[in-house]
Amino acid sequence: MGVSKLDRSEAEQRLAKLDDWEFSRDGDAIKREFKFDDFVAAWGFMSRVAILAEKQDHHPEWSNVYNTVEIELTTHDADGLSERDFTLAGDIDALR
Ligand code: HBI
Repeated sequence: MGVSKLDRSEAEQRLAKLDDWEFSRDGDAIKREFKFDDFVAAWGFMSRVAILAEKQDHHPEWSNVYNTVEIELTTHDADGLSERDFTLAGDIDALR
């Protein structure tokens, strides 16, 4: 089933419910930075996010440098933000 792109106001409403995420890519994505005590803690977090992503069939674009993980979410099939991005972001916030 296709995923429809949210318009700016729909995305803003959903962004307001998340923790510390911000728009990126001119509003076509959302991103957040996470800091951990050390690399192993960061890696453990990434492992848990990977399981969420696989379950939701929705995958992050992310980077890790030592204890820092940056996650950016967008829906390739919608060329922008969809419900899937905000669902996954909310579930990632719940891991913290
Ligand atoms: N992840 N972020 C993101 N965006 C997608 O469009 C997407 C995905 N993971 C899997 C997926 N789409 C599949 O539905 C398609 O590759 C078929």
